[in-house]
Amino acid sequence: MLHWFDSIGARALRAYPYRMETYDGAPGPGGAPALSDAPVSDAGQPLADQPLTEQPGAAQPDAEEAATDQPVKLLPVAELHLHIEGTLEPELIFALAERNGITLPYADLDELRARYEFTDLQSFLDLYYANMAVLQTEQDFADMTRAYLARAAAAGVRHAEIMMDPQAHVSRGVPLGTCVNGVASVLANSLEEFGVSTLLIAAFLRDLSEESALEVLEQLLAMNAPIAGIGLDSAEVGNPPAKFERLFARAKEAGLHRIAHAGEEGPPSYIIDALELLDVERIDHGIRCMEDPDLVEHLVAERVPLTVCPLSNVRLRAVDTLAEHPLPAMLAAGLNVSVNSDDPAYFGGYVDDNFLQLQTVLGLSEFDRVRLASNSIRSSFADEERKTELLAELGYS
Ligand code: ES4
Ligand code: ZN
Repeated sequence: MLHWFDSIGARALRAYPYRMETYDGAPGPGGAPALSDAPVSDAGQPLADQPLTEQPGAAQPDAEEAATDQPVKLLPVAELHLHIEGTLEPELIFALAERNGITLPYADLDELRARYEFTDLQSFLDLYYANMAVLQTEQDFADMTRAYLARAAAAGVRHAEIMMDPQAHVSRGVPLGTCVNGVASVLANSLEEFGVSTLLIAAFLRDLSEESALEVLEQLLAMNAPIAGIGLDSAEVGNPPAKFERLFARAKEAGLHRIAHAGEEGPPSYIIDALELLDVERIDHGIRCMEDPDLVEHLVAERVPLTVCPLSNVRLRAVDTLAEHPLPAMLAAGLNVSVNSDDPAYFGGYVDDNFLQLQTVLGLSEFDRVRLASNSIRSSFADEERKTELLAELGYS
């Protein structure tokens, strides 16, 4: 049986310079932000409407020809590591600032974009938190979420587990209900509107106290917020998992899934502690596990999912260049890795951009791309029916 992924490698590579045309009208790099209630573009149509498979026996177009007139065919993937606030594109920041009467400390888009040069995680976080000032109303959160889903759908994302940072909003006076309802109201219809099944994860800021996190978690539980799990993010070094044992125990007791950033900038011991002390089901990033062979062996044996974000790692200087990214070594070691965009508006691209750059720079094979896609689906918290559906699209039955 011929699968579409048997024949697209060279074509996708050649198509790279042309591919932005695929996203005309969609938000994201080169696209205008949308502030209306309506789906922003055709990109939001369920992908089931778009044939994903090559017809067995049908004539295959010449690769050169295909490069110019055909969009790259995308793998159906689950995005497991995504901060919704990190999807705020510069254009949307300006549009929301204007709508809310907020004066930004940047004269124009170019001046804002000039700030997107990061030296480490903290230098990014400073800008990321500052830009959140434009998020004031439910509508703002809803517009941001809608823009992400339209762009993610165009990237092949069929299931997304979306983190938000409630403390970053509550601490600047935005009510918890405003931020949660704004995001959740869009997620509630994401499958119908965008062909993307979704769930929401409340991430807690590890540079704040555990008391603050517990307080917000209790409020979320009391208001019956539609969260599927909790995460742990923000400044990693100096804020080890041990600081949040009670938070994660409470989340487990409440029946919530648990994930944590670990081993992005922090040492491999933070990965071990997140698993042992916080009982997390996935590790966000985890790339520094490669410094500890015993840990790698354990992660492989337990098939612990690591949600890797290659472009993020380059932009935040966790790795020097994409060519030196440990992803190929992680795949070769048998680790359960997936590819994710983290904060796509800040790091140079969405999931499809990550895949394409891995392919062009690292020569990632189709076999590995399909493995990464299936890992993402299998490691998600989607129900079994959805996983089976998406794996079947990938060619697993
Ligand atoms: C984050 Cl890349 C990254 N790492 C830690 N915390 C974060 N919050 C948003 N993006
Ligand atoms: Zn992250």
